Amino acid sequence: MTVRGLRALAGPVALALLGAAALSGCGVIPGTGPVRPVVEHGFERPLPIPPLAESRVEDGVRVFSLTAQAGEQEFAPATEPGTATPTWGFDGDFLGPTLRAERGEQVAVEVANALDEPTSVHWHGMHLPAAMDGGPHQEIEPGGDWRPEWTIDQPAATLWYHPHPHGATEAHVHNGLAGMFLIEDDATAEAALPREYGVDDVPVIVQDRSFDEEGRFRFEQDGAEPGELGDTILANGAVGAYHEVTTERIRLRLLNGSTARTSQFTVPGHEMTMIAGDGGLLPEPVGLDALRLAPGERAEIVLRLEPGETVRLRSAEADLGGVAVPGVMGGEAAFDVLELRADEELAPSPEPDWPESAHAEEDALHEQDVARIRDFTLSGREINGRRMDMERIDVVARLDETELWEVRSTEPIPHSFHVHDVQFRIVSVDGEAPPPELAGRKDTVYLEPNRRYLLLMRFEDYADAEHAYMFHCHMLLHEDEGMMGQFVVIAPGEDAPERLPDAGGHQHGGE
Ligand SMILES: [Cu+2]
Repeated sequence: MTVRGLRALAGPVALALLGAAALSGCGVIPGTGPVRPVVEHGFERPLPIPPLAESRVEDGVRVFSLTAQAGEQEFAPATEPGTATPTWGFDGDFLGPTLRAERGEQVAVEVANALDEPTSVHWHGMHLPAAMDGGPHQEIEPGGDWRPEWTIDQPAATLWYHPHPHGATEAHVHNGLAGMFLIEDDATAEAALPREYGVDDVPVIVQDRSFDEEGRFRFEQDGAEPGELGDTILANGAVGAYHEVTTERIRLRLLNGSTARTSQFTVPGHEMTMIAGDGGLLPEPVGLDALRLAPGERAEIVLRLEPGETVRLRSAEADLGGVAVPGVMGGEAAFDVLELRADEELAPSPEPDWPESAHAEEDALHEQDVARIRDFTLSGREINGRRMDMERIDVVARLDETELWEVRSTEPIPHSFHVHDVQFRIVSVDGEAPPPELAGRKDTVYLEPNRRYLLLMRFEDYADAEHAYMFHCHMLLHEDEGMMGQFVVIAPGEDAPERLPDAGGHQHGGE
């Protein structure tokens, strides 16, 4: 067992370095407790592969079911062998099955809440009606259920699902509620990418946790910035996992499912070929030595391994941009995440054949179509000086209009900006073209402090003045503390609503 990475910073040191003015208005003092260094635990357990969710087709609708429930799981060797850690999961003890559907399919999900408190399920990255979005207005009471239904109408992508209850998202995700939602389409199938689920097309949900002396998840909410950074790294819920590689090429679908930690992924000695970001294929594949993913972001990478080779996916010291005291923000942590062990003989993988449609999708957003420019400033758990209000509508967008959102964080702590319903394109960062890994369709973007991000997006298909979508920081502590706003999309000519008619959520109570 090795201890490496973070240098713990005691509170007084952090405070002295930060200065009081740098974080005024936050209501919290960062670094009041020392940051625990990440502990590595061998790589001796096979990577668990979340099962593919079963579904049935009824009247042309592919129907899935998911039950949010309490359970327990062993996280040895981070905990003593035989220790049962209380957890939450969908249809199981921890995390949830992988939902998979084809573009064009109509899908429904029967979501049941077997927990003893309200939760919700949000389809992160999905283009769908606001009433189906699973945000804080669609909470499900204990014993209750909810059945959203929509048509999959977007390119193949690695999306995910997780709870989004008002003020409690961090706790629910931390307890274990999260899973992947994969969309497939013909264009991606033609690209000859590795696509055998769990074999050479492998979901990797990266999260961090800490444990108390009794083996329970430590969840302190002690005012740390940017939220709790765990000292143990999980890949699909396993501590110290390896995956046996049997093919020349392997595709990893990386999800940063941590509540606060931003990771900078590398595979030392190898170039990673990034093929897709949050919303699907990049305009073209990009060779990268390192890839930063903030909470909520996804990326698909392809690695080519030699027979018999062993490599590790690593989270290196992350360049967080101009944050104060990177050690307190997780920027100095470096640790291995997953070991990849290539067999002595590898089955051939076809040469990827990049589809033209990857360009066409990107071209659907045009700067000359911008009908509205909006500014968003993130500071002190507020967006534009306001905290989340369930009744207030912050933005009224018009159906079929293209907008440019200018987003900026003005404080020296990390934020991860997520917009529901749309996949946006990053036009520029401080006036410069974004780096190639940020060139594709995105729904979540890490905001380096004091840089100006221009996001181009278009609101299509679903107008509804009575149901809102969210935009927020995906560092879940920040979200829960109010760094969130609401937008509605209304039809052309329709009057803008003043407030939301139903501010309570909890629409689908149990008995
Ligand atoms: Cu934030």
